[in-house]
Amino acid sequence: MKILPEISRTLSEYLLIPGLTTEDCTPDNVDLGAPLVRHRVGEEPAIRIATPMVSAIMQAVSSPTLAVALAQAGGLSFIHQNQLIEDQAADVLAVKRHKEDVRTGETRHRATVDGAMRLRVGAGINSRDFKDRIPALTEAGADVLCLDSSDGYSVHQARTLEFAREAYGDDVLVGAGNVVDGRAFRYLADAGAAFVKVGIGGGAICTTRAQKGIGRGQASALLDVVQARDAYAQETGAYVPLCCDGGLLDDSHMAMALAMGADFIMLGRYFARLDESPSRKLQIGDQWFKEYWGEGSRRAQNAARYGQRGRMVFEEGVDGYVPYAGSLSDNVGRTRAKLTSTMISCGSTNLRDFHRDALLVPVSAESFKQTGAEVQLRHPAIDSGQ
Ligand code: MZP
Repeated sequence: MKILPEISRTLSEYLLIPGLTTEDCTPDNVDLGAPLVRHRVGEEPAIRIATPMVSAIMQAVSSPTLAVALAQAGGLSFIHQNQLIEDQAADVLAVKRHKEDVRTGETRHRATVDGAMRLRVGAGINSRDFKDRIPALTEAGADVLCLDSSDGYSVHQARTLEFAREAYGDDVLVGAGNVVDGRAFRYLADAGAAFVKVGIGGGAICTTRAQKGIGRGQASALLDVVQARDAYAQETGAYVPLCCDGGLLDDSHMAMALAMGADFIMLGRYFARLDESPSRKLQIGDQWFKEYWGEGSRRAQNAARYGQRGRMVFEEGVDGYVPYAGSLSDNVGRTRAKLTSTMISCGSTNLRDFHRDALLVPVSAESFKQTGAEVQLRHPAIDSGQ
């Protein structure tokens, strides 16, 4: 047994200190573009996304409808793998066949498209049926795949990556994870991962930390893995992008994750709240909600993701509701505006500079209290004097 000397910290335990904002720092000049997949340092990756946001590999989140809307907004979806191979392949095909002309209007500069101007889409896989699932998804036109597991530091992931590399070379790109330290990152990078996802136990619907005692604060995990990614790039010349996955409750957490060195962000709860997510919208009292359930919940039964056999023996996720929040384009537009504004304050016009120049400070428990509103928010009952 060994105990790490540092405390496990979350993203909300940090703040950004503004850097010098120059004339160049205007909203039009800020580029939120990010590499999605492994590439040689200094060269262009095979896939870039203009908005550094991808949707979680989850039943309640990544449907073809959401994938189309997110690719049009510059991000990318991963169609979930907790379904029959033919159904998942049909979902991928539905996105690739989407007919909207992405060459016009606002989406022209931003949409995530392939060489034939079709929207790009990703798909989840697992380390059990990969020999059948990878060929079917590739045939359907998936642009990138990602291993879907709560703990990616395993020989099973290395074997899956090896199979993809031997069968398809560089034609099939497979991300791996999730990990929370540099050792696990290096293992998956050496095995050929196209990108690595960081985060265990932080998801809004996740009970893994309580059930199994496994996980790490997202900030500590990310900072450790970022260091390993940069060392790996220096040593090998290969840049393996990092995806910060789970537990991003506020838009400020996204800014913090990007400042700490994440290349892009994976979100579940954020997208589940929107019109385009596949879950039911319902009214409770005078408020609208959308259903949101974890892949480790009894409802999802994603045994492959949690290394369980057959029906899940115990749950690692909850099944509940999140407040409905409107359309994807409105929400992603607002988030992009906030990230842009944060980067302007920090004096950065692209994510690479933001990684290099961001100045972060841990906050004390006392200063947490100070950021909370002391003002009673307006309420109709108070306004009318009742
Ligand atoms: P969030 O954006 O909703 O906070 O977190 C989404 C992430 O939580 C997913 O990408 C996945 O890594 C993780 N997840 C999905 N299901 C569960 C669960 O049931 C879970 N425990 O932790």
